[in-house]
Amino acid sequence: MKILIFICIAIFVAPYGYAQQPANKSAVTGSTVTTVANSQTAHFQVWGNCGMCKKTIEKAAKSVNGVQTANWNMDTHEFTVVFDNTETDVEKVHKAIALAGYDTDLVKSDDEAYSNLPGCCQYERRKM
Ligand SMILES: [Cu+2]
Repeated sequence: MKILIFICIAIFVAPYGYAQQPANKSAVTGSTVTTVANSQTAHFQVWGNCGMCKKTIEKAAKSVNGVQTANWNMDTHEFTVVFDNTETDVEKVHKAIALAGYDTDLVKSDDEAYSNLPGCCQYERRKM
């Protein structure tokens, strides 16, 4: 009987040990965010076509105070940004890119900015 009680306690207690390990990856809608000290790295999708889009998208992201590096992959459409989370947050980066005319997986692009993009950059917008 004593051994049965011991097993029951072990089964109840064991999961807490795992659950309380600190999570170093948290999910923000539309983004994967990893934090090391004050430096956060976020990955999300940005719609676009070409090398000119790449310049515009990265410039828009870097215009946000606190953004350290910004990189958009033309082929996979994956966008990676590193920023100081005491100065900004990932939503602000999404908004800056949308204001430059580009859809992200969280924020729809600004209509006027999109229509002002050069013809080659007018990618197929998302239906949001
Ligand atoms: Cu382009």
